[in-house]
Amino acid sequence: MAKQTIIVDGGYQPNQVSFKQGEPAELVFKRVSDRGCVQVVQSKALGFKQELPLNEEVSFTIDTTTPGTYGFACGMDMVKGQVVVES
Ligand SMILES: [Cu+2]
Repeated sequence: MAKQTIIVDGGYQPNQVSFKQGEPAELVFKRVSDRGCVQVVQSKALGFKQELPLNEEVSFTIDTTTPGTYGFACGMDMVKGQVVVES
């Protein structure tokens, strides 16, 4: 299982993570401050919309069947990041 963790501190650190096609993948968000407007993370492409409680890890299973670049964003679609599935 490949696991990537994004620290949420007003933005996404890092704002891009990569997985390999076909590999079981887990994406974890951990929000560590109240800065900015990133209390909700959402992705239509990846199929999630979720509140991020302060100082808790929230994880999503990522479907790596299809290579490509998949965006995620804050609840207002202002702060953005990407998940890249590499072939
Ligand atoms: Cu926002």
